[in-house]
Amino acid sequence: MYPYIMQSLSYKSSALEPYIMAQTMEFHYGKHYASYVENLNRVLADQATLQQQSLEQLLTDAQKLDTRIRQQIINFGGGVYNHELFWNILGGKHDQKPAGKLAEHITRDFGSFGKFQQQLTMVSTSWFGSGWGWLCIDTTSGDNTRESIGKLVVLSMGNQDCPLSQGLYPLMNIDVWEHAYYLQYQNRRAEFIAACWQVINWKAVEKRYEKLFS
Ligand code: MN3
Repeated sequence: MYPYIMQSLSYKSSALEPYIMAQTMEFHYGKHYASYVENLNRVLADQATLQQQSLEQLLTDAQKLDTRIRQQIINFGGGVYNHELFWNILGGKHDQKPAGKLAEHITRDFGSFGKFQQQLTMVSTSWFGSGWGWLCIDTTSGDNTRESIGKLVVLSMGNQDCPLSQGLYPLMNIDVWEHAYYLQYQNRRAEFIAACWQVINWKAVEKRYEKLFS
């Protein structure tokens, strides 16, 4: 809620090396993410009602926002939300696969972890321009109890658009803006995406998954 402050990283900026260099993390977190936080606060500075809402609410109901500030909240609010999820689901030295209920759900909806990974890699690699690859639960397709949980979906979205605004609950994401990889990988987005798979903290994704039932 307003005023937004930068979420601190739970690991050192060098923790993801060699897959993601400390320098990349420092620019990405300290410059790009910082400016989303700063700009979101600027847009909300004279919006007393919106200041009382959570970022999730703002993005979920983005279409109801006044057209004069809607796009800015989608851009900067999405920039804050999307990056905070991304910081949370990364971490050094982790199991390379999810376990438990999330793993079962992935197998149920994609056939196998490998097929899921292939799909997310494909949509993230082929997305034209800036955006994100996403794994979400389609909360409109189930009642989100354990017995009837919505379908898992993989998709890509442009810019800082957030799946919350489409009735989707995001579980994990991959940032495919050039700022996420250019320092280390230049134009080789596919290599960066392959590297991301090495540093995903599946325990954090599982925790987020479990949050839906709590
Ligand atoms: Mn980014």
